[in-house]
Amino acid sequence: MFDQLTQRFEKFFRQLRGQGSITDENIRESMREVRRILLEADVNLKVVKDFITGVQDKAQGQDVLRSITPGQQVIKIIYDELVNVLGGGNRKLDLSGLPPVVVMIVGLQGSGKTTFNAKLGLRLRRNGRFPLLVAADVYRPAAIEQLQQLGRQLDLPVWAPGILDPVSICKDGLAEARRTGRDVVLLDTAGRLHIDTGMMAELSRIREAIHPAEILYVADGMAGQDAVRAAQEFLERLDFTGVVLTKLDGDAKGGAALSIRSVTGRPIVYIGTGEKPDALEEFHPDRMASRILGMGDIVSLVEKAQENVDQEQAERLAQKIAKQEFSLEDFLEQLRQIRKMGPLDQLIGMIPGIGRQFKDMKIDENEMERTEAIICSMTQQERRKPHIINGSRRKRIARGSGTNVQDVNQLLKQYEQLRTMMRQMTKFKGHPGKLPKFPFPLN
Ligand SMILES: Nc1nc2c(ncn2[C@@H]2O[C@H](COP(=O)(O)OP(=O)(O)O)[C@@H](O)[C@H]2O)c(=O)[nH]1
Ligand SMILES: [Mg+2]
Repeated sequence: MFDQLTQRFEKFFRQLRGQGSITDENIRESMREVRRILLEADVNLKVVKDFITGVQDKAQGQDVLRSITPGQQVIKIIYDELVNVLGGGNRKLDLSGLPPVVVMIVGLQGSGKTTFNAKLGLRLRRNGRFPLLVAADVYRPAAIEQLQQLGRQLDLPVWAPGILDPVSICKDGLAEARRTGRDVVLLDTAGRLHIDTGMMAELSRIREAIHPAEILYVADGMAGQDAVRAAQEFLERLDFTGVVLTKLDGDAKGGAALSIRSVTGRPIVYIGTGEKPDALEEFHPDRMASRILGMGDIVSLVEKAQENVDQEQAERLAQKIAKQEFSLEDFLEQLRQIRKMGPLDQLIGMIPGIGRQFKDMKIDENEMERTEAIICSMTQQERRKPHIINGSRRKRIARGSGTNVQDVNQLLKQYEQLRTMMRQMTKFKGHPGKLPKFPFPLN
């Protein structure tokens, strides 16, 4: 996500931190650099101007020049301003109204509306709601079929009555939701390649007929300034309550993400990070700012881990670590948990200060598989008391797992290192749950 932008900022921050003292002239020069970075990322000119002014004002007001770590201070101010530009706090979807609550999904063709419809449906169901998806894009039969297919795949009901008037479809969909006890209705509306009066009129008619609780504008995160211009048009002609930015898993420059909130005044609610139905994240300005500035995103990482790790199992493990009873069996269990969380290189990118170093390193999934095979070839007793694994046992394990003795040795050594690390960790009885606070050392 925003790789180029992040690289530029990281490079600039390294220089900034390296400076023992900072002068007025330094700050002016720094702001010129920030301006260049943002413009290259295709950020809206007015947003860039406001951003620079904001940073400059704060930098002057905070005695940056006399502080002990002026570089770090400037970085902190840039971070704060970025959080600000991205919307400040996190805004959740408001579905508190009388059910069935309607969410209308609008945007240009190809921006990701239908995909988002399914993603949101899945997310809501996981949160205990009962969504109904409504196929109101009648101009392309393939669009209806696409939503139906996603519905089948995710086991979500889709209202697609095969009539031509989108307003009636939406009205009937709402009635269907009432009839069948569905409490959220997601309207998948039609988009064109460009803004067009007919399309806007149709969307307005749907809005008047249904009164959606939320209207979400889906913007293609790859589209840069175009997405922002289209968003402005939608805002003027239809108005909307929130923004969804899609395709942030690609090599988007970041311009749309950084501009759209300021330009429209509407909060970003979700981001799409892949084609698959679970590639959806709530948008948090502070986390996004850390990611953009190359500081990693430890909170999202922890949440991702929590989604996938069995809570009870995690607690059992914590106890074992505390009592220094962490065995190779637990090691295997951990390994499997980690693999469940998804591609490792993506996870590693979220760890502050580490992402960059490992960025181009291919995580060796084969090695993980080898490790798993080795542990599986051990007896239960060996897994629980690895110190009994002598030379002949090592040979047997290597044969059984199709590896060689060096591999087994290496694994046992890694396990020992891990144990040592855990012993040290448990010495810090302080606050195991506490996350590092900004500004943490970045390299
Ligand atoms: N990589 C990626 N692709 C996406 C994302 N959201 C949607 N797409 C793809 O973008 C294309 C258009 O999406 P679609 O939902 O049909 O857009 P619509 O015309 O607005 O309904 C499809 O190929 C989707 O798979 C995303 O977050 N990441
Ligand atoms: Mg569609």
